[in-house]
Amino acid sequence: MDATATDLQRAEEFKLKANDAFKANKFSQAIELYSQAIELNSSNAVYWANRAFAHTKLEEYGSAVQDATKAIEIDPRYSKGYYRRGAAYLAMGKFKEALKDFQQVKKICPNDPDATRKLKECEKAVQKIRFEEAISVGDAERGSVADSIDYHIIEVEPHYAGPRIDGEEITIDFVKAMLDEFKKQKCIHKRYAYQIVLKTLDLLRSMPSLVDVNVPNGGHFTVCGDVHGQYFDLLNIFDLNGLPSEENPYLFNGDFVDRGSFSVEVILTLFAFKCLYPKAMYLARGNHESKSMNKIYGFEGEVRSKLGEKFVELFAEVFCWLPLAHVINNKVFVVHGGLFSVDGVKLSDIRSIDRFCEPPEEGLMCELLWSDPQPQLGRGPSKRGVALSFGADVTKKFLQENNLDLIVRSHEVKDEGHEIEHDGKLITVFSAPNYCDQMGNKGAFIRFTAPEMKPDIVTFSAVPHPDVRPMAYANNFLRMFQ
Ligand SMILES: [Mn+2]
Repeated sequence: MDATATDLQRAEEFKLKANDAFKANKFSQAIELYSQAIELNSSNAVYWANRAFAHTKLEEYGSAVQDATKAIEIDPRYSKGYYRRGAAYLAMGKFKEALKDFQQVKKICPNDPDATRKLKECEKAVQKIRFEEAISVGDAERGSVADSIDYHIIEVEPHYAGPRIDGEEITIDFVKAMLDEFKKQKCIHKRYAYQIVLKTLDLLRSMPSLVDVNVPNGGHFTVCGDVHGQYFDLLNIFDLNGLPSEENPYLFNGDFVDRGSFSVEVILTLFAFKCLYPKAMYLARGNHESKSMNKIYGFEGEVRSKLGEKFVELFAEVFCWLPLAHVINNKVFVVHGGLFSVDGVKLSDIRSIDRFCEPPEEGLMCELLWSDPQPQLGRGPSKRGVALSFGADVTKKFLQENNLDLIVRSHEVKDEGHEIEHDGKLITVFSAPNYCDQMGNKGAFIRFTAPEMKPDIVTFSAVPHPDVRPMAYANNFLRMFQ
């Protein structure tokens, strides 16, 4: 049915409201308003392209590609359609697809200096990636980077004024001094950074892919979500909830790094506590503990700048040893992303995943790291364009079949730092407040007390940080599209 004149006018009103919401960084609201505009008039390419941009802001790159493609179908001469799709492909690391779209933009607007510049940057990036692929040795052939490092022979210069580790043992006094050093935006000596990372690697290597955590009666246990390089907010969590210790154990549920520009500080802090209290600091892999993400979203650049090239490879290796999921007191299943494209997955299937690899593009490991819950029943395509979305029935069935009570996952920014879905059977927890200095959200963590294991959610706001903006170390040309 064709839209009436009134419909067209109302659609325009929704678009204007959506644009305002977008400018106020209220991206979910903007998507809803653009959707209403589209419902009234689905043949306006601008609505689709704008909604694509809002999806990009929420990291829903799959939906962004879909919307931008629709805009292109409606108006093949509309350069913004290609532009938005190119930017979404870029964010997904699909550089070749992105390049094609930017070439199209350039074709439509041959005299636009901005389009020319972005196309050039994209060409450079694709070339760089081809070059890196050509010179990179297969993981198997290269062997372990960790095995090639002996930190004992690295000398600490007498003029080094930072904290020192005496011998083999990392102490709480050292860790506290390190936290203070990081606060002052100084780094620790590479020797000690190696020592922390290598010891962590040894500890992680001995852990299964699915880790059982036991909280004794009367004891408590804290689960945190994404930190994303927000070191000063991490310190705030410790101020609010206490430093990790044997009496105050933590699980950090992946996405420690990327985006925030204090990712090196975050990862060394978490790893140092892992070394100090192996039984009171648990770490799970997130989708950002991977080479492909770290290349795009800042961690690789930050590591190169603060610690040097060798650590880039070393962190990539350690990340491959991070466990994929945890079960607390046989009741609470904790994972970064979510559940699976197939029914009937048992905890034993997760335990037996051979995890030492970069996250694959499909299968159980991919889905654990990338999936999201959805309000509809059943399963649906992922808004991100990776893995899938799963409904309350999928959650319920998995819990029942594995004799569990609750799923805790992270991976999605939430206004209140958390969200309870699927009839109370699934909680999202996200611990990076005012994510990317932009989203205005709260952070949260969950405290469980045994034996009841009732989730007690604590929310908190962002604290100030030194003037280094998020993505400061990220790929230059990706930043142009943010
Ligand atoms: Mn994530």
